Amino acid sequence: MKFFEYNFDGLVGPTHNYAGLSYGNVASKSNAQSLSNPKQAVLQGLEKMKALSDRGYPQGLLPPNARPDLQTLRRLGFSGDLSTALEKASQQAPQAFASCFSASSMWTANAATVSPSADTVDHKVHFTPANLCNKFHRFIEPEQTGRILKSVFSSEKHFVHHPHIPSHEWFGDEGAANHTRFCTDYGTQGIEFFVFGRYADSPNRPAPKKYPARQTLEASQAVARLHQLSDPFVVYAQQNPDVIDTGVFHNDVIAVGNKNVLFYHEKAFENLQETQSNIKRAWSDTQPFHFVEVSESEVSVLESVKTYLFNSQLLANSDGTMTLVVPGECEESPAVWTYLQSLTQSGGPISEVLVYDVKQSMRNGGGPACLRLRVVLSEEEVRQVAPQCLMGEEIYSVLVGWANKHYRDRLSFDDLRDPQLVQESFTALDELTQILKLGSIYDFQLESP
Ligand code: SUG
Repeated sequence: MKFFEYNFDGLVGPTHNYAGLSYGNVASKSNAQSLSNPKQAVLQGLEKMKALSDRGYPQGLLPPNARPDLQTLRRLGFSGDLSTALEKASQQAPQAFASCFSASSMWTANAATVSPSADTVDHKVHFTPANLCNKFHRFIEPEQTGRILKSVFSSEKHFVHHPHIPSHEWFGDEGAANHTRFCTDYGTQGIEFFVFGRYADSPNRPAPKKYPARQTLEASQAVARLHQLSDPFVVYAQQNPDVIDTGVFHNDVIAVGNKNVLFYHEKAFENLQETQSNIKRAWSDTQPFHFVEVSESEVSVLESVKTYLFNSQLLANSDGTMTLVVPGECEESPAVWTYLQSLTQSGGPISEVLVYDVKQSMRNGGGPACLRLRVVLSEEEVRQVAPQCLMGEEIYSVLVGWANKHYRDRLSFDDLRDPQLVQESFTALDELTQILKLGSIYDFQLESP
């Protein structure tokens, strides 16, 4: 049986905006209140998906959460007709108001943690949506995300969907952004590598001083338990608290791995040597494991955060080489670009670099790796996925037409108060669920009139 690594990218929702909601995420804060372009954002994402699919990389897509989240606004006491509720919320609680409009579900690396059937005791693919409880605009995602994942991966024979783990800082979970899988072949037993920012149980252990550590060890352990992973094949590592304080709010901002390669900054982990030896111990394979390390003198942590060098997709090619998919910002940085040239010529496993423009997402701190959720699937499991959610010529052109029809090309904070935007967003999403043939997945579709 053949196995594939699918990348399921999140479609950017119609209310994509810059609200500065993510303390600890430098780009989110520095672009707060600037004008966004939701149409360009969704088209940039679709273009990357199509280009990678054309190159033969298995590609899927996930619909966004419906926004605005009117139920949450109502729960916060903003009652009355829609335009009064929007007006009052924007004046009395502008951050909570903007949170209900955030298109943050586009970053599907934070949608869930996924363990392939080769790693789990029951040989099913396990999904646990991330609770994202550190940020209010993300804490409201997991329920809808769970519903979306169930509708795309619906076969109970092949897929297991766990509810998100309890939404408390103790169990702060950010999903696949802090999770990597190593393996020889996608269909063989893999090593699942969980990276956390702090210990919830031991407040005296190292932790960042300035910015929050969103993921706890306790959360990662709970996910590993839920997914029935075998202990010898699970490795935990702590992020270096200092890099979190420099703006590395998820491990995927400073490291990316796939198969037998880990590409990372020398400062990524609290204890690099221990991390390396734990991976090597779990890696009992005869094939070599490659640690591709970038030193501070080659590319600084600051430059890595600015360019998102490590927030790249590391894609495996059939000839054993790897391709690194980086955001356009890497090409604009002399240090990073020089490094990337030397990397591909070094004779190491990474032999190619592809550049895509995902600036609309980057301005909120989301690069190519944030925009995708990796799901390793067997041929048989692929057949159980909602077919319209697999990228191809036809769905691509339908979605480009759909985006051009429904999306605005500029959105400011003031525009969020416009009740017309709510209508536009729900109309677009209603049509999307029909295009993707997913049935009713959104609250506004499920609520009785
Ligand atoms: O959670 N930004 C997201 C970016 C997520 C990136 N994902 C990964 N690294 N996998 C976040 O900080 C900004 C929204 C705003 O400010 O409007 C935001 O949510």
